Amino acid sequence: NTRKKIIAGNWKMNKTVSEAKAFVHALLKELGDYSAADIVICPPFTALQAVSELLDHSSHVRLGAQNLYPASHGPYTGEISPWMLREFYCHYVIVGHSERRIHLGESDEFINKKVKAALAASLHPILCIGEALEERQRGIWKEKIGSQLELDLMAIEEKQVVDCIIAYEPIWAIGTGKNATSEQAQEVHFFIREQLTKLFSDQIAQKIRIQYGGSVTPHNAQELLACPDIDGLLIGGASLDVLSFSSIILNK
Ligand code: G2H
Repeated sequence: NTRKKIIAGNWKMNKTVSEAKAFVHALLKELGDYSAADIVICPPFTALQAVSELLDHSSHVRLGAQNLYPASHGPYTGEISPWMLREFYCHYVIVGHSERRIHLGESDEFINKKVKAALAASLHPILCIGEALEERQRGIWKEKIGSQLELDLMAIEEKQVVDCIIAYEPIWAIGTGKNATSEQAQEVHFFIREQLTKLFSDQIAQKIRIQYGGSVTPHNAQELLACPDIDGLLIGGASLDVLSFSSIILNK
């Protein structure tokens, strides 16, 4: 396939501005002129500007945000609009992370609005989907993932949906140190691509990049990346340390 790999670091609620700056300085030094994959850094909102100022926005290291609100402006206390993210040259935005679905009660309907708002502002949404442990044990992961894809990508046109990145994050593997095996992940990624073919077309499904996320480390990253339908990684804990993040990217 011709899909370029995409490796993203999701810092979650971590790093001050000065820690973020030190990280980016060190990361850029480690990466040198590397350009084999697209790299995305997703700091908390408070560090977006500082990180943005350190990145060359025509390079392969891009800025992403962890969330947005689906309106351009207005009375939404505490929220951030897609255009505010564009102001810092964000290219990507994480949408529908299970931590937000669980702790903030985000519904598929709301997540669908966010995906549309991101696309309308020319941001690439990284749409996170995935089943809970209990859903895997009951053997209903296909139903869960199929319904998330259908609802979260509802009424989005083919020419827009290609700008989405899908991140498969099994909830039971997030921050637990228990990653999906590469066989388990490949099986789900293949299923996701099949669903994208049904919802859109084979041509679209072949273009959309699907990342794996959930306890990715330098030890399991390469095996996951070697699977035919795994087009990249969304990394939490292991993206907070420059050497572990860069060793995953550089495969060393
Ligand atoms: C899953 C992942 C990044 P971690 O949430 O989105 O986090 O790698 O810490 O499991």
